Amino acid sequence: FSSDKVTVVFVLGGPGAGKGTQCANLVRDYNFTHLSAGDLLRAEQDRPGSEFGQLIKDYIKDGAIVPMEVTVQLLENAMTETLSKTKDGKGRFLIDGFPRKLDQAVKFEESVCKAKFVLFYDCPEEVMEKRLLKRGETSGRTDDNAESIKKRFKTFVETSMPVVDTYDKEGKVVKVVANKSPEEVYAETKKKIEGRI
Ligand code: UP5
Ligand code: MG
Repeated sequence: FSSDKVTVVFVLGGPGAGKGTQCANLVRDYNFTHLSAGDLLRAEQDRPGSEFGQLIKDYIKDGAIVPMEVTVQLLENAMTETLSKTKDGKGRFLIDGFPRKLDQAVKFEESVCKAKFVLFYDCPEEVMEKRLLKRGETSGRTDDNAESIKKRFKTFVETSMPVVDTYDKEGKVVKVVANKSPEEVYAETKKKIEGRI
């Protein structure tokens, strides 16, 4: 597909910051397709015959970042599929939980398209941990346990925050405080993105 026909917004934030929750709101109110890199990886992991199933499983449980070739390909496939269903080949995407590492950001912007801006949900670790442990009671996610959560936080601080900082220097980051009720977080989101989308 041609990159000038697509609009991409990256949605970043720590594990449990509320990226998925807020993307659902944005999809409802604005004309976006939501692509969660984590959801795409989990679907690929469970797809019978996937050559990456075991690899993805191991990385996710360990809170580590899956080699970017796999993730970028899954995102591109999902974008292509969405665009193939449109008349004009145009599309607007919220890409949730990606890029998580600087090289992924570079690769995606080179081979797919540039992000219009980056929505960053800023939340303290204690709050995120509480949310994830609670969700872990029912989510069935292999990484919603105390040990994996600790590793996810470490990866976020060491590897993913530099992506946010880099975009911030380019003036591309819209930062939203995520340590409030979902409704309050969404109200701030809407206020801050007005005029940018
Ligand atoms: N909740 C949400 N908002 C709340 C609020 N304001 N107040 C109170 N509760 C709130 O929310 C998490 C939980 O908190 C839910 O129970 C929700 O109801 C509640 P959610 O909206 O799901 O938060 P989100 O930020 O989406 O959390 P998620 O757990 O999905 O974040 P991660 O970034 O950890 O997970 P993701 O699925 O993106 O990635 C998982 C793994 O996949 C990574 O660790 C990595 O191993 C791998 N991965 C890659 O390798 N590469 C990628 O590019 C992407 C992922
Ligand atoms: Mg999520």
